Parts: sequence; C-alpha cells; structure tokens
Amino acid sequence: MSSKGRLRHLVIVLGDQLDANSAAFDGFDPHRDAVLQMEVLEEAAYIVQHKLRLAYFFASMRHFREELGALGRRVYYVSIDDPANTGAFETEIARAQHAFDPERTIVLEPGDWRVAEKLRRLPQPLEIRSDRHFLCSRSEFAAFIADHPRPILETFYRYMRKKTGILMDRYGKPIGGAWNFDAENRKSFGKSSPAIPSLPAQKMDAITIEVRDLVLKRFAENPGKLEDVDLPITRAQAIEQLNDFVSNRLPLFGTYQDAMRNGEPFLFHSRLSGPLNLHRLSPTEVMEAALKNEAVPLNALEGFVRQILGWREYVRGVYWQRMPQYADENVLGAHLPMPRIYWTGETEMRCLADAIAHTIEHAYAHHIERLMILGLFAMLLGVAPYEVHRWHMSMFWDAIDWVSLTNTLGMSQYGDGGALATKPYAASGNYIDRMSDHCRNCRFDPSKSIGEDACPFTTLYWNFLAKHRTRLSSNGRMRNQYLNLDRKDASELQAIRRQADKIVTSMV
Ligand code: FAD
Ligand code: DLZ
Ligand code: SF4
Repeated sequence: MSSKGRLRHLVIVLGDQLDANSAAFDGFDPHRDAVLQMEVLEEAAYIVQHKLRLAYFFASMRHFREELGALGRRVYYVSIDDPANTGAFETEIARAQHAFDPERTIVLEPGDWRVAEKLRRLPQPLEIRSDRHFLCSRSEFAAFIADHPRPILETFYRYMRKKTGILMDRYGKPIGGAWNFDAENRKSFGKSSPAIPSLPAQKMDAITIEVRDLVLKRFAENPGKLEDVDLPITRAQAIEQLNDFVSNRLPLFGTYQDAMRNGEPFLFHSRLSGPLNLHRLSPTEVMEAALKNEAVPLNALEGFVRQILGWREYVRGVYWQRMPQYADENVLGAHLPMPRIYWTGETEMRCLADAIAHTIEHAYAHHIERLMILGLFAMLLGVAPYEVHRWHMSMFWDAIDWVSLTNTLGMSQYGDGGALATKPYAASGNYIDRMSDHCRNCRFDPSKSIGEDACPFTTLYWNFLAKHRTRLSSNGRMRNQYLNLDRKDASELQAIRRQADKIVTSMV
C-alpha cells in the first residue's frame, strides 16, 4: 500500500457487499476516489469456518476486485497472505487512511452487528450508507413494527406484495385469488418422482485455484471438504446459476419445497442464497427473472417470491430491530453444547447423517434439512440457540450474521419465544418419514419412542413437549400436539423421559 496523493473518497467494500452498483459507489469518481477491500484473519478466525466457505468469500472478493478494475475503478486490495496485513478491519482501515489521507471514508452498512459496532467506533468516523440491496430498509421496517407491534411474517409479506405490486393484479388483489398456495407445496417424492436436474458446473479459474490452495494450506485443520470450488463466484456465474434455476428447477420448486431425499442435497432449490447474500445478485433481478418465465406455475412462483420478498426481508428486519439483545434470547433455557456429531456426521440416524454429510461436502443443506433435521434435533436435545447459530456460521457458505442468527436462534430453535415463528418447529420422526425416504433404511423406527429401535427424534419430541408444557401448551397452534401427548399415561412418559436422558448423555 503506497500513497499517491490525497484521495477524495475511500470506499470500503466488505466481503458480503460485492455489487458495483451499491449505494457505497454513488457519486464515485474514478479519478479522485478509490476502493479498499480487506481480507482479514479476524473474519476468518473469530469462528472456525468451513474451508469451502472461506474459499468462497476470498475468491468472490478477488473476482470482484477484477470486475472493479475492468470498470476503471482503482482498488487497494489487502490479501490475507500480505505480510503487511494487520489482520483486522480497524487496523487495516487506519493503515489505508494513513497512507491515502482520504477526505472521506465511505462504507455500506455491514450485515453483521459485531462488524457494524467496530466501524461505528473508529476514531476517524466513516460515512455509513443505507443498503438498497434490500427492498425494505431498516427504517421502513422499524416503521412497520411501530404499526404492527406483534408482527408475523404473513402480515409483513402482504405489506411487501402490496408495496412492490409483485404478483398483484390491477385491483390490488393477489394474483390467483390467494396469498399462498401452501396446500400444493407439501409433496414428498413418491415412487414416480421426477428426475432432479443437475446444477450448472462452475469451472475454477486461476484466481479461484490460487484461493483454494491458499485455504487448503493455511486453514488445513478447519472443518469441511474443499476440492473443487463448484460455486457461482463471479457475477457472470451467478447469473448463469439464476437462469439455470429459473428454467430447470423453479417449475417444481413449490411442489417439492418441503421434500427431502437421501443423497440429494439440492433437489429443486435455487442455491442462490450465497450470490444474494454477497450481493452478486439483487433480490429484484432474481424475482424478475422468475416472474418472466411464463412456464412456471403460480404455486412455484408464489412459493419462491415468498422466500425472497417475505422471509429474507423479514428476518433481516427482525435482526436489526432486536440486536444486540436478540443474540442472548433463550426462552426455553437450552444450554447444551453443539454435539460432536454435527462436525463429523458419524451417527446411525440416517436423516441427520445425510444432512450433515451435505453440509460437510457442500457447505450447504436445503431449508427443510436445516429446519426439520439439523435444527430440529438440536432444539429437541436442548442445545443453546446461540451455539446452533455459531455452528451454522461455521459450516454454511451463505451464512451472514443477519440471516443465520434469526433463522437459527429464532426460526429453528424458538429461542426468541415466537418473534419469528408463531410456534416451535417441533416434530417427531413421523414427520421426517412422511417427507423423505430416510426412515425406510434407518435402523430406528420413526413411530417408536421407547425401546432399542426407537427413533431419537420421536423420543425427544415427546420429551420436549412434556418438558415445556407450561410455556407451550397454551399456544393454540400446538393444541393437537398437546392433545396427543395427553393420551400417553404416566408410565409411558416416564420411560420416554429416561430414554431421552440417555440420548442427551450420549450426545455431549
Ligand atoms: P431456496 O430454497 O431456493 O430459496 C430461495 C431463496 O429464498 C434463498 O436463496 C434465500 O435467499 C431465500 N430464503 C428462503 N428462506 C429464507 C429464510 N428463512 N431466510 C432468509 N432467506 C430465505 N439463509 C441464508 O441465506 N443464510 C443463512 O445463513 C441461513 N441460515 C439458516 C439457518 C436455519 C436453521 C434455517 C432453518 C434457515 C436458514 N436460512 C439461511 C434460510 C434458508 O434455509 C436458506 O436461504 C436456503 O436454504 C438457501 O438455499 P437456496 O438458495 O437453495 O434456497
Ligand atoms: C465471512 C468473511 C470472511 C471469511 N472474510 C472476510 C474478509 O476477509 N473480509 C471481509 O471484508 N469480509 C469477510 N467476511 C465477511 C464478514 O465476516 C462479515 O460478514 C461482513 O463484513 C459483514 O458485512
Ligand atoms: Fe431419522 Fe428417525 Fe427416520 Fe432414522 S427413523 S431416519 S433417525 S427420523
């Protein structure tokens, strides 16, 4: 890093802000301004991370540097193996400010409260710009909450549909006459299931190969597999992935949204969370591409729009509304550490082994695996919600604090007591049996809660309901679950409790 005279603006681009049109670049003058990108050890080490996740972030950042260069923008790029690199945002920003003496240093609001706090406290204040990558700004969400003190996703989603006009007719009514088509979107794969289209293969170029080798050398002990980096890294690859999804998988996205199949990590899902979260794709362009394909049935289109326009915006709003207290929420008082099997996948539970294998191999598992296998088992065991989030941040290529914390601590662990989900996503092995082909080849029986072949999910499910009766039984949406629990006599419940205790002991 060497000084070339005073800069007007130094524009910082963080690892999840890789958009040449972001608000940080508004008014950018290539003759007077420059960009700062920093690979810092602190971000790679504050939580141990999957090798593929690290390679994805560094390769994406380096390709973005090339893309900015092609646009004629000057980039000061600090790589992780630069001997002068001090390893943290604060010190690298100070070093750049010292070298270039910019009149102003600009950054887009970060996607992580921890990073935002660091930047807010710098001795030389930064100009922090609002992120228009999202369709609902933080201030708009705050106003929405003020009008809806007990919000639920559905209210917010309808608000966003009306605001954007997406899937709305000219009379202000939802297209198709309904706000959702969930009844059509709960199919599992039967014997005559459709073939699952393969994902477009992404070839590694010299930059990505260099990053992969660096990660393999420097982070050799980190979890996860890293062979080829078969992920959409460049903007061009992200667009290719989007187009492929819209043509080949979106038509059946809705129908099989909740389904699982052994050995199949992607099914009809988009695998677009990474490019969206790193801002390689905008949510608007993703929805526009989906809406343009006239061959896509409404149940698929609405199901997909709900994820992007509804859930994605909603969890971000909740995150910024409730941080930093949100990270400590733990209404069920769950305190266990993350079990070792989540790092190894070594378990006889076929469903869990498969979802963990997908995670180790691809740094990815689809939504239902995250919620109804990985998250469910942790909640039924009683793992501390923040620990589940930390594991998730470690293992997934698409995890950024705003989206991982809300989904893990809130949606999957019910740590927030219902801010995100109106009831805990608690289910027994019977649910997994209905939605997948795992159980038929598993050594456990999903219908049994006691005995040597009882399914651990089923045992822990009844135990969970009994244990949290005081808090949960008054929730109207859990009425049937408690009616079923009440059919069990005291001796059965005692046996379930003993078996649940044994499972917990074997896990920690
Ligand atoms: P698809 O199934 O194809 O969905 C399309 C898109 O919708 C996704 O790419 C994503 O951008 C969006 N989306 C869907 N559901 C959600 C949601 N609940 N919250 C936010 N966006 C959503 N998503 C992340 O992007 N990063 C995370 O770290 C993350 N952690 C999660 C942890 C748990 C425990 C759970 C239950 C969900 C988590 N999600 C997370 C949400 C969702 O599971 C992923 O977005 C999705 O699995 C990514 O795969 P996909 O791109 O193939 O998604
Ligand atoms: C996840 C990650 C990693 C591994 N490395 C970097 C990095 O070296 N530089 C960087 O700018 N961002 C990195 N990130 C993303 C950050 O942890 C964090 O999510 C964002 O800075 C939040 O905006
Ligand atoms: Fe999972 Fe239980 Fe089914 Fe085995 S029987 S695959 S542990 S749900």
